[in-house]
Amino acid sequence: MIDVSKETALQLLRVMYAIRAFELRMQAIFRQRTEAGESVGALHSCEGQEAVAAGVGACLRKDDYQFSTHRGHGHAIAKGLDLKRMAAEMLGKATGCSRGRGGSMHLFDFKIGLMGGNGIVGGGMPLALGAGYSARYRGSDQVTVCYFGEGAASQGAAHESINMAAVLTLPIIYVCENNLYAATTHASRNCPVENVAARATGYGIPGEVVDGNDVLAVHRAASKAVARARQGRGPTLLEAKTYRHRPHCMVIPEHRPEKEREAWQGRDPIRRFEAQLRRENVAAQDELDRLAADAERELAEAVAFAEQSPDPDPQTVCQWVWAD
Ligand SMILES: Cc1ncc(C[n+]2csc(CCOP(=O)(O)OP(=O)(O)O)c2C)c(N)n1
Repeated sequence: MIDVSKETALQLLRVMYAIRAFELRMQAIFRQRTEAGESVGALHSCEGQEAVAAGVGACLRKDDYQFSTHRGHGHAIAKGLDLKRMAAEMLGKATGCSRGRGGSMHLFDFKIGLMGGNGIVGGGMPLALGAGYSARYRGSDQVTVCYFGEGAASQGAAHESINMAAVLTLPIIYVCENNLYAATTHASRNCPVENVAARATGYGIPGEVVDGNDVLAVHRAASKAVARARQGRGPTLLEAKTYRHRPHCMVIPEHRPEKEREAWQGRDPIRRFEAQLRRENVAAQDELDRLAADAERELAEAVAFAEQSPDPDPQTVCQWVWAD
């Protein structure tokens, strides 16, 4: 049942539309550029995982912190990153949110608590711990969200960080996006338990498995975890079961069984939520069409801005890289 206001429901959908449109367009641009022999960097698409970012992002304040992964476009959009500066960053332009130096895996905007993605699997976890500790030290009620994959969940840094956050009762929400594969390794080959969330018991914190393709379920679980953290009651480990529509990244061929992919395509988070909105008479198809068209228009403006933006000046290559 839709247990949020119409305004919230449509906002969740708007964010999912924005992410999907962004992902599809970036895949097309990267494919085109690769074929033209241009250097484009890496692209890890989160197409199919939109409900996790949208559901969690809707529970956060602008001044809350968010640490992402190598698959972080959706997280950045849901935290409110300006689409123009985001598209420009993807294309390595001077107007990008990281001044064209970071690209896909380093979308950063301190003003909205967007503390970047990370090319190191599990690398965001100790950083999120620091942000959580900082909020506590300053007496602020800001919370920190730390996204990671089920592959990252078995990194030493993950265990150490969650353990310490639990010991110190820090305001951190750990969101494990379990999309079944770490690159090409099936979850069953790197995690001996079915649910990563089961490990919460060992940290002495709440753990919850949630359908990561159901945006309302994610929103519900994240609201609880955020409230708990903001009240000073400590971290939560959420595990969102989801699936990416695309291979690990643009240069790795598809290796997952066709039947499995088809089954997950049938659980597309956007199509599911649209159907639910229609079924429960929250919105009719024409209203959904308008929202989808708005997302496409905003994206087209962002990409045009990025394409027309200048490349960074080579003279400034060392600027902002180290103190000089
Ligand atoms: C420390 C480290 N080891 C290995 C890699 C190579 N690598 C990049 S992404 C990835 C898979 C990560 O899987 P998961 O954490 O489940 O995230 P997903 O890609 O499924 O979103 C690997 C092994 C890396 N970037 N960093």
